[in-house]
Amino acid sequence: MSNDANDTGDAEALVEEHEQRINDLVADVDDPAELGDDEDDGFSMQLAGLELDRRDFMKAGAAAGVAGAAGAFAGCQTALPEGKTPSDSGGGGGGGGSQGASASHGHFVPPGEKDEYYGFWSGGHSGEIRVIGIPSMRELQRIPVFNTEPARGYGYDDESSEMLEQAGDYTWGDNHHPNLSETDGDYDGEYLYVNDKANGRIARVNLKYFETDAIVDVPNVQCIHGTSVLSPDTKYVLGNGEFRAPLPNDGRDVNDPEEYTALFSAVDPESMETAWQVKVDGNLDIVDTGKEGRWAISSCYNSEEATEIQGMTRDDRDYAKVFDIPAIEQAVEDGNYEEVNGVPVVDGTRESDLNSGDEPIVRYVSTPKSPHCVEVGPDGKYAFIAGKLSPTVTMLDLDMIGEVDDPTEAVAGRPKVGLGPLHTTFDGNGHAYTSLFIDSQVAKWDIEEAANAELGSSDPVIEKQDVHYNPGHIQALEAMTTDPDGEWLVSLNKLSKDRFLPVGPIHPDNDQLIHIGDGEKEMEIVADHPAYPEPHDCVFAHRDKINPATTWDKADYEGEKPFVTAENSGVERTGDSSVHVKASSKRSEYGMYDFTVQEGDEVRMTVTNVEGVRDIIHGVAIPEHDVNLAVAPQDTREVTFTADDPGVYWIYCTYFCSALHLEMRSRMIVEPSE
Ligand code: RUQ
Ligand code: CUA
Repeated sequence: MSNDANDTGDAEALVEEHEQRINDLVADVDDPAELGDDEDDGFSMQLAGLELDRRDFMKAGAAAGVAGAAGAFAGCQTALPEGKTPSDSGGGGGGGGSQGASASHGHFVPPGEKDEYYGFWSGGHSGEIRVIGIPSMRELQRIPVFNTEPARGYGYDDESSEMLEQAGDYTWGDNHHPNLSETDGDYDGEYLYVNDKANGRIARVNLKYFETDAIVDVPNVQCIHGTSVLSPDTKYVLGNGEFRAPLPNDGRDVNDPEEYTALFSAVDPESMETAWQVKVDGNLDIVDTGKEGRWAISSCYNSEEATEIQGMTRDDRDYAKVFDIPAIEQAVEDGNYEEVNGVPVVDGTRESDLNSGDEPIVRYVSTPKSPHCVEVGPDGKYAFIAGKLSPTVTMLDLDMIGEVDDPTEAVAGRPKVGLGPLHTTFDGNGHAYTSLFIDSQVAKWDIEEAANAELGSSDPVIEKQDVHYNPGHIQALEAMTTDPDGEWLVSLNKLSKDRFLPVGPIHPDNDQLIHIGDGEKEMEIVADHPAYPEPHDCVFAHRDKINPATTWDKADYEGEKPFVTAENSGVERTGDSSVHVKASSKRSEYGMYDFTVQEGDEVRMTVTNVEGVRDIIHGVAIPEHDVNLAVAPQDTREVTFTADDPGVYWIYCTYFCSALHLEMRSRMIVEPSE
């Protein structure tokens, strides 16, 4: 059955000759350095003249929802700063100052050179993670997580499709918040964790292989929004349940919304099992943690616990919730919980016994209406809670929060930064950068000055940079570590409107690369980057911290899957109507030229790529059987399918692996049953 595919036969010699010819051709191309740096664009200068009108328009559009909601509830003067209406044309701060300025900070990475940073972008409804180089903004890779991805064979081989099936068998996910695993408060390059807002899941990506290796469908919650690892050593992956629902959601209390509840979940980063959950009042939006492993801070809107927008915006305050992680662990250890669907659920509502004593497990801190993001600064001193409807950012002193009787006494500052503050990031030199959704700007401000200024003062604001348009998240280099790198910041703008060629009514988003340096100079936009909708957040790690494998390490699947060589390729009958087909693959042959099965057989096919050379992938496609594997060097993948119809089916390699790639074929012969 098998031919000796490990032998370097004539085919190999042909390939070598062919590759040599390609190399010779490539060497003839002009010096890449001559391609130069094409940063200049008279285009943006031309646009600058139009800037004001368009900006007014954008601002009015973004504020429309807010204004509508404001009309629906009384006394929401927090929504807009005094004397300012949504259609006000004030650009604010140093606005357009640097707009259209020549890009003196090149982000161009010449051909053959590599980026200094890895950027990991959430992919929104695509369910994937995108790997983008910084500062070039070139897309390097996509990592399928909650989706299926033919190019990676993800969701097609047995292992990944079983993983997706066990995690709820949904066809998509809505990922928002990628987080890198940490050791000592620094990215350790091992894993990335990301949420699925749509189905209440958390996934883990193994950064050795840039592959998803575990997904947990967190019990008792419908939606996981904010997600964060517990600093400094990734003790848990924390997930915010945003939608309140009956607990358990089995048909009880469906018509009693006041009985619904929101849950804060902790997932063990190794077993990827849900360790415990905390029941809270109101809902949960975004979360970050302090740097010492004690506090996790979540934002909350809809403290009214309403089910429609008018009710959700009725009151003029909401709160942040500060979770005391060791106190929660103690409650679990003491048996102070109710078990629901196998998970210990601790009661962290304000009325609960656990929370009414001197040492509450959850502290409720009053904030202006509908706060959005929570980020903790690099030194761990403050949590920054962006106001969204309020033009302010609330700074919570994490050293004080455990000491004061009334948690609002731990509010250390509340600078007024502009309209629609959503997210904050840091340069490590004492500055915070807050995205302003309504103003379409990034506000840079001084953290210590904000701590010393009166609440509501705009004095700490140093500078504002226009962005295009309506930013959500912003992220600076290594901003979630204890030692951010500054230099670059990306503003993830929700709308691109007129920035790219029109491509139908659904436009790409616009991720803008902004030079921030060490924070002492003005910000400068150096690149627009269209992004397929809709990333929410991203995280950047220096390339020295990420250590991807170049080929698979057999030891990582030993005992689970065989390593198939040409010698042990073949077909083995495993039952009356089941066979196991094993095949090696290399340039440009499978371990057998054909194999025969009987009509109706369940075929388990195991394919190993025996190559030791990086980037030589072999694919396995079997037409009319929906079979699609992508096997990296030294890796083994398996797929199980049924040979329903008699006939001949060509098997071909889907990766252009050599000059004889098209000839890399095999046949599956399905013999008719009598
Ligand atoms: S949230 S910006 Cu998940 Cu702010 Cu999207
Ligand atoms: Cu292997 Cu193409």
